[in-house]
Amino acid sequence: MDIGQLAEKVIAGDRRALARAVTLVESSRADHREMAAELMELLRASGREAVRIGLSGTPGVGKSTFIESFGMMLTGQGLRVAVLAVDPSSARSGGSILGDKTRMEKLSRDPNAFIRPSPSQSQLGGVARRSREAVALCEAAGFDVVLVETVGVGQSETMVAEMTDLFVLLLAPAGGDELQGVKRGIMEMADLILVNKADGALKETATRTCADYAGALRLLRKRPQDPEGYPKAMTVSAIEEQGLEGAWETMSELVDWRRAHGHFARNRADQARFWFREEVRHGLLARLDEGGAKARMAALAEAVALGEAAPAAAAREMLESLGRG
Ligand SMILES: Nc1nc2c(ncn2[C@@H]2O[C@H](COP(=O)(O)OP(=O)(O)OP(=O)(O)O)[C@@H](O)[C@H]2O)c(=O)[nH]1
Ligand SMILES: [Mg+2]
Repeated sequence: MDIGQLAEKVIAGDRRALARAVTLVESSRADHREMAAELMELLRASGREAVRIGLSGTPGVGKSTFIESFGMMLTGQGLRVAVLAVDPSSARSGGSILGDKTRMEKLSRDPNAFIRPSPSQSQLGGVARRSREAVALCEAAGFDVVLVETVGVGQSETMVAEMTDLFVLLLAPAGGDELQGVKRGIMEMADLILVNKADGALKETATRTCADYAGALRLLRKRPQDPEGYPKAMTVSAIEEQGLEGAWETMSELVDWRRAHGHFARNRADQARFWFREEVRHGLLARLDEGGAKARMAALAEAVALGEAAPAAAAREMLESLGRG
């Protein structure tokens, strides 16, 4: 595979090349990893910048339905939209976004949209590192908006927040008690809360829920990356396509403000540092699994168990052998 050519095609907006590139970065084969690193390095200079939006919500809250109508609204405005997923349990029915293709039927046929399910790896860390590269690929391919979906299971939200510019939390209308069901840490991450299903019989409850969350947001510590009045809570109806333009305007306003005040670039720089450290950490751990090191680990562990060496001394010997390796 010619990586230079692949990079050129991705930048030219060739969708098949983009799909191939995503497959390449998702692979854990050592030779693929090397090619992927080369590809990412070539694309780094594309100079393109999408708005990266993380979207989280518990199963059934309407993520797929929302992405379909929100995505169609964006492409209707002439924007190009990519949708990716970070799903640690993507073994189930081939990932959360394509499992229910019916809910994204129009968007998946839209030439200005690109939809990609979560890579199927069992470890969240692996899924997240690859998804982060997929986000950068979509950005280099010229997409204006990259949506990264995740199901609300705690740790995956943190990962998604580390690869996006905005974090949107989708919630369902609910009684007051359930407000506490949203973990404080997740609330603190949210840049925008959208209470979905604000239609029909649920409309009133949704409005009340939204007011409750707006109140809860005001009680949180003010963050430097927010202008006055943010983060906000709003109601939407993904099914009736209500409130979507308003949600996008709010997101755009926040992004513009953060760009103008240096927070946008600072956040991306912090994220780059974070992923660099993650890669190093993961690379070190992977080296422990390589043939020679693995055998040495096992032998030293045995020696420690038999009392022939102290744990700390054995660990030092192991680390020194890695350093030589
Ligand atoms: N009334 C109403 N129902 C909605 C709305 N959005 C989604 N739903 C319904 O909620 C159910 C779940 O919607 P999905 O879009 O599949 O939810 P999801 O969050 O993607 O669910 P998972 O993929 O299982 O995590 C479906 O029956 C939808 O029709 C909405 O705006 N209003
Ligand atoms: Mg879904």
